Amino acid sequence: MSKAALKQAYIDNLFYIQGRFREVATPHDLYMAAAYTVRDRLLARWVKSAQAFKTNHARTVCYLSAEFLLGPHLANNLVNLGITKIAQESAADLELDFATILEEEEEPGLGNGGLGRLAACFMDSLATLCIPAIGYGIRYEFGIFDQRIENGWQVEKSDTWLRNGNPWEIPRPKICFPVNYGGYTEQYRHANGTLRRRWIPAQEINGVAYDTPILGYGVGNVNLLRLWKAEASQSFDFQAFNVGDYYGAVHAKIEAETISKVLYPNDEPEIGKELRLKQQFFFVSCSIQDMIRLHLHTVGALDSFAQKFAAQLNDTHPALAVAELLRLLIDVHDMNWEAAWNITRNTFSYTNHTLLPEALETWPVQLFERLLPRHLEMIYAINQQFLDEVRTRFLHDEERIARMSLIAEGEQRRVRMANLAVVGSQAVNGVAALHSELVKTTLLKDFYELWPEKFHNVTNGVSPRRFIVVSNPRLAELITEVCGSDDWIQDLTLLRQLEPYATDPAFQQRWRNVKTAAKCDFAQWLLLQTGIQLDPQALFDVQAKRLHEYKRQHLNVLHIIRLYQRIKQEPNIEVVPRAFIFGGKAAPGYYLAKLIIKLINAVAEVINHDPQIEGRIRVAFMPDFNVKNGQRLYPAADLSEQISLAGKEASGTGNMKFSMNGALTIGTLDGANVEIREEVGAENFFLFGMTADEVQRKQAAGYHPWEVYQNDPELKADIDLINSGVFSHGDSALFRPLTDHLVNHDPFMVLADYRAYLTCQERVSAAYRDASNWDRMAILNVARMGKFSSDRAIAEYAQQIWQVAPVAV
Ligand code: 26W
Repeated sequence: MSKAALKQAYIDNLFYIQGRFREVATPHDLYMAAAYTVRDRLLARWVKSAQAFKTNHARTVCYLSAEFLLGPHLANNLVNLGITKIAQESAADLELDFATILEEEEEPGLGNGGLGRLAACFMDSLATLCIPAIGYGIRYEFGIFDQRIENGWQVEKSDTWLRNGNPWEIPRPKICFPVNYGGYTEQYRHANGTLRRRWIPAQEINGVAYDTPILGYGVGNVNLLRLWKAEASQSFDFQAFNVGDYYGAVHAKIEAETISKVLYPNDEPEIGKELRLKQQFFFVSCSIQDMIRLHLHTVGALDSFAQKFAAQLNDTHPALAVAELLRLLIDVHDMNWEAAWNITRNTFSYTNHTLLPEALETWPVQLFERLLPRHLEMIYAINQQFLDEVRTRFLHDEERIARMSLIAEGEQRRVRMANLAVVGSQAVNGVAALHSELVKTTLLKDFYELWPEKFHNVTNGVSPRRFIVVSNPRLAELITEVCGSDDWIQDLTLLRQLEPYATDPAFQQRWRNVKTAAKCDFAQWLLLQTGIQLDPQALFDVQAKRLHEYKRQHLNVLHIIRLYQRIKQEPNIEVVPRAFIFGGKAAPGYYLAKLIIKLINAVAEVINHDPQIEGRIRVAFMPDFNVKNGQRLYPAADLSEQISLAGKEASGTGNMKFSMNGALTIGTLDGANVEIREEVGAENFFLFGMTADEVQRKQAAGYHPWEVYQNDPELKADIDLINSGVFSHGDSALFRPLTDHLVNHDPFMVLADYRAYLTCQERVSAAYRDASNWDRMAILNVARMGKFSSDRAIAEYAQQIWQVAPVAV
């Protein structure tokens, strides 16, 4: 880890791996040499960790997730190795521009949003807490699309993240498993004379492992992220080639590889997409087969499988694991039903990440019959056993049976993946206190009444390494100085030591300098990307997250239009200068979400070029909001918009990242906002809007957005201005689908919370006028965010759900 060794290794890697010497090296070569130099320093610890876990048969957490939104590796690994400074000095000695090298890294966008990023933060914390763990997922060749904004509209560009290779992964061609689809099942007489059933599949492909080391912060532990790539079991059919059928020769290869080709870009399910089900079964089958191989390799007999492994289902996307483990234990490893079922339901635990009914995955039984006939038989057998238990427990309650069944009857019978996950798990949790309550009282109420002991809450967290130390080194340095050490990076509750400085003018000044510098950096980057100039002195009011109606980006736009109209009506009115910054991708098929992006850009176009506004308010849509660009944005925000309709955002994690970087939050009592407000103090949080109970009551009583529209003249004026075409070059029809939907349906009650939101925003402006008081609140916010470290969340999973102990390497 010495500077001399780093520099030598860098030059060697540039020469021996990139085959370049300095003068002719491209920026990409310079980055690859750096990546290999750092990666090599992970490998030593990786091998030692694997040995340590193997020798003491460590109980291991397996995190099964269809998404891992990792973000760029280099800077994060330098922090976790504790060599960022040495690396910067080495780069300077070698006359390398460190920042340019970091910029060169392509981010592995193997996720959509919250769920995928949470999985990545959890992998960082599992290693940092020295808990042996394996992350299992899919090595998509194309991750989440790159977002371009053309003429105000989102345009998707395919994410060719692998085009220049990936230095952070190690291919494991020998770790390869067959995955089957289709065919039929039949009864046969087993050698031991018993009648058994077996699967005669129609198609077989291979799953090949690609391993990425996940180093913990300040520890020797390196865990494994094992992502599966689909390959044809026979990649070239020579017979077909011989008869000149060139497409036939490669058909199997193309068909197989399609399975891990691309990430589904929706963070809400698309009905019945067969490839999506094939993807889910693909990584589940490879992962379970790999866990069985590891167990047989280290322990031998499978009866202690559930003692060895605690497998977490990251939402329902991997729920097929319940049926697949059962199938493998019975059909392949000759275990009887009782023993196999016992192991299965003690191995898994399930996390729910959304209450949105349309987000609960169900698959047509027909699709199962065609694609996974043996698993359907397993599901029927599980269901029969389960419904017997329900019947004995709740006599004469056929509705309950119908609600709880793994099969939704009706003209198209469907398999309920959430029910399968709950029945096949020993624990179920939500991701914030309010959400976990709503899971128990609404979504999974029946199951909670049957198995209350299964239900837990583990409030989400985020990695302070990536989202403070890597993203905001100036802030990290200031905190370390005040705390007298950097122990806070591993124990975020130590941030409390900042409290006494909240009213210290000198410290406030340094605090403000850190924020202003981050705002300048971001403004400079945004100017390059969009040509929009922001004033770093303005209040940076930021909403960055996936575009979705329940997240209510359009409520934010109505506030902007209200401000605009006020200035137009009273040009001399004194307003606190604001820069409204939006970021976020819309699922390609989600029309209203894409229309909201267009509206934001259309409003920006008019306001930013209106001389009467004189820059008092600016609006900008930052393109391609992803982990890398998020790291630029979180340190630059003054105000964090967390304005979802109460009861809809399971937790949110962006809210934590903004608050940890000194932004104050304007938000509803939804998801983790509730707990952030509890921790930072109600007086340091801008609260507005209906509570989840009030929303449920209003929905039950009947909500009439049209009346709200008619009875609030400012609201009416704002919506009418949109319909006037002033933001769409006179085309009054462009945004009609959105405004009509608002005044006639408004499923997420934007109009109902409009007035309260506006009033709250006036409180924000008033607060921002008193800079030192604002800084006091911002400092207290950061000081009290310790709870929201993903280390605390993982410690709770380890204690409450996995019963796993750390193994320090
Ligand atoms: C099949 C498509 C699909 C893909 C992703 C359906 C649903 C999802 C996820 C469940 C959506 C998601 O990302 N949920 C978010 O999870 C975060 C981590 O727990 C929470 O903080 C967010 O509130 C929640 O919306």
